Amino acid sequence: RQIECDLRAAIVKNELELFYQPIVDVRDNRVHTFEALLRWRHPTRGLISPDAFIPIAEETGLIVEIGEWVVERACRDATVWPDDIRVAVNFSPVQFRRCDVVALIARTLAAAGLAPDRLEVEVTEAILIRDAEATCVVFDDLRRLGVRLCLDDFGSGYSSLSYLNKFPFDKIKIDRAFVSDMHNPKSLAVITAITQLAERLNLSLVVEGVESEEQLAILTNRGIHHIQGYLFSRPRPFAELLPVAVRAP
Ligand code: G
Ligand code: G
Ligand code: MN
Ligand code: NA
Repeated sequence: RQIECDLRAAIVKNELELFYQPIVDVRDNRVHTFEALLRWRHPTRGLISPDAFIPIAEETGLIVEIGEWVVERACRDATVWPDDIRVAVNFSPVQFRRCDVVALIARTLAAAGLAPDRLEVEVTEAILIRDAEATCVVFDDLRRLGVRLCLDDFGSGYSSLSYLNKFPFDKIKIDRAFVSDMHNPKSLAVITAITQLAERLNLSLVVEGVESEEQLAILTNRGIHHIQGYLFSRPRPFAELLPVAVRAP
C-alpha cells in the first residue's frame, strides 16, 4: 500500500514531528506536563494526524520503530524544560507486545539524561484486555524504574473498575467525550463519580478536552484541577511551547 511505503520513508526522511499539549494545574495556572502528540509532516498532503496513520503503523509493526523515535525525541525535548514539567508519551498496545518497553525506556532515559520521574507513560485500556498478567509485570518494572503510568481515555471503552486496583497506575485521564457531553446530567454524574473514585484510590486525575470557561468552572467546582484542552492550548510544535507555560489571558 502507498501509505505504508510512504510511512516507512517518512521515518527515514525525518517527516515525523512531535507536537505538545500542556496539562495545567488551574490552581496556579502552571503547566505540569506536556503530552507528546505525533504528527506527520507529509511533503504533499501537509500535516497528518496520528489517527490517520497509527492504525497502519500498528498493523504493519512500524509502530515499534515509530514509538522508539517518539520516546527518544520526547525525552530529549523534555531535558530543556524546567525540572518540574513532565513529558507524557502515548504507547500503543502493539509496542508492549512486540518490543521490550522497559529496556527501551531505561536506555532512552539514560541516553537523554532525563530523570525517570519526569516521564509519564500513557496507555489505553485496550492494553489491559489482552495479556493482563504480562502487562502487569511490565507496569511493575516501569514503576520500579521510577516512570509514572497514566490510564488514558478512561471511561471510553471497556473500562472495568478492577483495572484501577489491579494495575499500578498513578493517574487516570477521563475521556474527552464526557466533557463534550457535560450538559447531559448523566455525563456529569459519571465525571463526578470518577473524581471520587480517583480520590479514594489516591490516583491523580486529569480531565481532557476542556474547551470553554463554562466547562472549566463546573470541573473546578467539583475539585478537578488538572486540565488539558483547547481552552489552554492546542497541541503546538516544540519551538512554540515556552509562552504556553503561562496561561494566555
Ligand atoms: O494528536 P491528536 O490529538 O490528533 O491524537 C490523536 C490520537 O493519536 C490520540 O488518541 C493519541 O493518543 C494518539 N497518538 C498521538 N501521538 C501518539 C504516539 O506517539 N503514539 C501513539 N501510539 N499514539 C499517539
Ligand atoms: O492520547 P489522547 O487520546 O488523550 O490524545 C489527546 C487527543 O485529544 C489529541 O487528539 C488532541 O489533539 C485532542 N484534544 C486535546 N484537547 C482537546 C480539546 O479541547 N478538544 C478536542 N476536541 N480535542 C482535544
Ligand atoms: Mn494521551
Ligand atoms: Na485521551
